[in-house]
Amino acid sequence: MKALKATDPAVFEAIRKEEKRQKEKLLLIASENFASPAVLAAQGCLMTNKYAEGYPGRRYYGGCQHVDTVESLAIERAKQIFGAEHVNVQPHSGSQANMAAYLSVLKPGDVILGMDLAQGGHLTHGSKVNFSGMLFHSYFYGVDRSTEQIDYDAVQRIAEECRPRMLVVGASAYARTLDFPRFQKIAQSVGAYLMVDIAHIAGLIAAGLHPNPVPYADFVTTTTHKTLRGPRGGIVMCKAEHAKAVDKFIFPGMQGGPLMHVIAAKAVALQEALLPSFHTYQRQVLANAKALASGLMERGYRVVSGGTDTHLMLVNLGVKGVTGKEAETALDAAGIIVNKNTIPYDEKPPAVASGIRLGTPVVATRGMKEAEMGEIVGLIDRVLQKPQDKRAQREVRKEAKVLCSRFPIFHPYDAPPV
Ligand code: DSN
Repeated sequence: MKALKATDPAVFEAIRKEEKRQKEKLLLIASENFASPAVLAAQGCLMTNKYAEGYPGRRYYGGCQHVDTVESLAIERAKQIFGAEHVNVQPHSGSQANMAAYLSVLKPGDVILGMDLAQGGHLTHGSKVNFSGMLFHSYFYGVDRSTEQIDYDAVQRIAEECRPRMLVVGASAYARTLDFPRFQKIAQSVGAYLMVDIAHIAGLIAAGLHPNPVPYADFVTTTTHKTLRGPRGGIVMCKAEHAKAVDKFIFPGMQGGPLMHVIAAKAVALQEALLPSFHTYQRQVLANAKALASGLMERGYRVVSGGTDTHLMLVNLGVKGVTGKEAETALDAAGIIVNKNTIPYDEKPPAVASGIRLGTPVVATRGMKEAEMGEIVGLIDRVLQKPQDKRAQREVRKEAKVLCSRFPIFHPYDAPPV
């Protein structure tokens, strides 16, 4: 960091402030996490200097011995964790992982069926404003209005109507266990490929705390930075029969040189995910989410579907007379970071939304447990009781900072890594 400070004080200062923000605020964004010092060290390493188009043992550049080592380690560790027949660790992001899975077997104009973004799905699962909805003819399934959980009979019915070439499973705001054998049956009944995007729940799956879709799906994609707690990036896993097509579509089809420093960091994160401490961590992520959801419900908040089986929950703020946007702004001012989120069948547009999404991966990484979730519920409630009350926000901000200081994170820059 000394070199950065001397070369570019403006960027140095922004990073320093971001470090302070991460240290002092309660981060409840469900898709974020704190990568370990080992992951950060690998991601910031000089493997960024190396071109390595191709794959281990068959590159288009000389000098790839050591980057071959890290890429092979990442692949082997992912196979070990998820039981996949084939793994490609080169996608720069989850979006590119999904694009590779689609285009390895689909043609533009083919029909895909995914979960509706407005009901918890993801942009890259067929949304019209995304490449997936522009390239493919996309249809959607969602959740039942009363249970607010996926209606598998409706998925079957829609699949029979639209006859997709690929059934896409996975969500960014759905808190319930996904039934992969059922999705496989639906896909098989209409002759569709099954792709499961586990970006949000990959860490839970790695720890054996959510069912694993790998035995059921043709393709499983993930990001590496959410519950998996690695560097920002993507991975594609698939059955052996699709291995060549996936590899070919990622390079040369879609990407050029892989980000070898990021792949090194993916290898480190996957090594960490094999440790018993990772299982303990994921158990705490789940316990914290349950404690947060039940604490909020006890105070009269409506948690969508009545609870959570995962690291996240959607809170419907309609009963409290607050919009998601107002809640996000007020909580931000109080040092509690969340995102506004539409709830199923929301009548408000996404930029306003009737709910917020909360997740526990970051606070569990800090070491917070159920008791601290109780404190967080109290802080959230104090802010949302009177979202215009600046004094309450100032007081809560101080308390959130004190709570964070009880669970310190990050070694100071230029100190020896811990
Ligand atoms: N943007 C991510 C999330 O917050 O869920 C998904 O890509």
